[in-house]
Amino acid sequence: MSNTPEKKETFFISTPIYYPSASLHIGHTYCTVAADVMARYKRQKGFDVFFLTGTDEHGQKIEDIAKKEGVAPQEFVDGVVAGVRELWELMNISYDRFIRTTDPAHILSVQRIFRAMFDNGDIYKGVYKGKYCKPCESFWTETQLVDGKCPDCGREVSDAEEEAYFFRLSKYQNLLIELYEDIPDFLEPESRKNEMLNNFLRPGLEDLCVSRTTFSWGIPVDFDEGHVVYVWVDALSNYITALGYENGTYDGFEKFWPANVHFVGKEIVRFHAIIWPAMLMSLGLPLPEKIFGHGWLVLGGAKMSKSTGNVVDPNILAEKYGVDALRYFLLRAFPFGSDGDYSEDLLVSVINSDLANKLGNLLSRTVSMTEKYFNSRLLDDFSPEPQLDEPLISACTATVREFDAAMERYDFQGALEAVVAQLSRANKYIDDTAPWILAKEPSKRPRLSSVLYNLLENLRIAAVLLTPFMPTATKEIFTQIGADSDEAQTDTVYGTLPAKAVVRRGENLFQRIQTEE
Ligand code: ME8
Repeated sequence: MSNTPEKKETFFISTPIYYPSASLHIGHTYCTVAADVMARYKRQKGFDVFFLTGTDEHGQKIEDIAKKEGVAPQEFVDGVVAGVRELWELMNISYDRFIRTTDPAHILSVQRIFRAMFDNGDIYKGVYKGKYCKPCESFWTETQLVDGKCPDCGREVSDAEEEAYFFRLSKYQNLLIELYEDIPDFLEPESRKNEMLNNFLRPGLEDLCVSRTTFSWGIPVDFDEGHVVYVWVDALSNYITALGYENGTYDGFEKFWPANVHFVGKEIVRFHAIIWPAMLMSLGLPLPEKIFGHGWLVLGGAKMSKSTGNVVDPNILAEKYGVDALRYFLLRAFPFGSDGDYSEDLLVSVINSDLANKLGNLLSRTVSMTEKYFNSRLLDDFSPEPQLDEPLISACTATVREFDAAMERYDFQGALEAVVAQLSRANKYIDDTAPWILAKEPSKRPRLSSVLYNLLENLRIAAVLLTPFMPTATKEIFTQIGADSDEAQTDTVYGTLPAKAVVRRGENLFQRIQTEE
């Protein structure tokens, strides 16, 4: 396959670790599915992949919810985390490690990280006076507030004053600006980079309050009783504690760090593109290659969010439409870097137009014609007609290149658009070649065999490309078209399907969903 590294190169990708304050919705599913698709894509290309996800379980918000429910915080998070794992299992998420911030290995590492930054002078003790947004667990200065409210979520903030530890974020301001200048694609999309530079870095960074004493559900600062580590320092550290950094429980740090990419939602870019690199600089560790800040799924004009309650449950959609269709839809319908307006109508229309009409139809027509005209196995004797065949074949090869280039840019939508365009060409090729007319003439059997081979081969290559997106449905495609070998299921070189492949007609892969209209 193109791009296959000679020696196994590594690829480390992560999702944010989720707050288990309530069950997850399709907004969370969106990012995790995207990371899963990328992890599967890189594995398919021969990379040694480490795909990390998990849960971010500390903080006052969790402590408060647990209290309200009358359970200990640990018991509360255990319950919700079990649901998170189940959802990822249902969605076919192929993570390599699931890190929990209540995991003893993570706790130990965070204590060591905090102490290391204290020992090198980057963390010092002072008094915190400011505004605190409880739902976001964010501290703000007066000037950062918008209309006196939290600039992230728009909710009320409260006054806070306490003895606290501070991280010398201000010291890293120029280094961070230089980082953005030296590595222009460190933070993508471009618009997020400008936002960080104009709203935070250039106006000047203030030191960051990194410990709290007003609640206890957090990682204790091990040299000062009563202080717990600020939840973002705790959470961000997961990307290295999960690789065994400063703990003997996990491994992989030498092999996989620095990360190739952290996928994060746009509202937490600030933490990942400013605080996280500054922490790593303080620890003397290499920085991740890229932070990708994706957009939000929006419902009725507002961000889908558990606190506002306008959420859509992925379990219900998966049950109704199938896991693969849901995975496909999430990445096909919206550009990854921008917000996407979710609606069930859109989901249905994507399923109908791409999966039922284009992919499903091409598959069922091709397989049933091969069955009907050749008793499921083509002739070995082909008769190409370059004028009709070459455009389809060269477009197929170009599609693979376009797909790969889009995937390398994390442009999932562009990658899928390329595949869908090729499926349309293949469907049109059926109309142009009219196999049912060729079938009437015994002398045209080699020609008919060529036509059907081209269709099967287009389907096979589309299925290889779609495998990371729809791991289950594509297996069924391989079975139906007789692409049984590993090579036939992974190689994108045209002509890999053996001429003697035996097709097996199966169920209609994607049914058209009836709509009111
Ligand atoms: O932020 N559309 O956790 P979280 C797209 N614990 N993405 C969405 C979304 C939506 N409607 N709603 C949420 C946290 N997300 C921290 C992360 S990482 C060290 C710590 C995304 O559970 C959101 O943008 O609130 C974020 O990237 C992720 O879900 C987790 O959100």
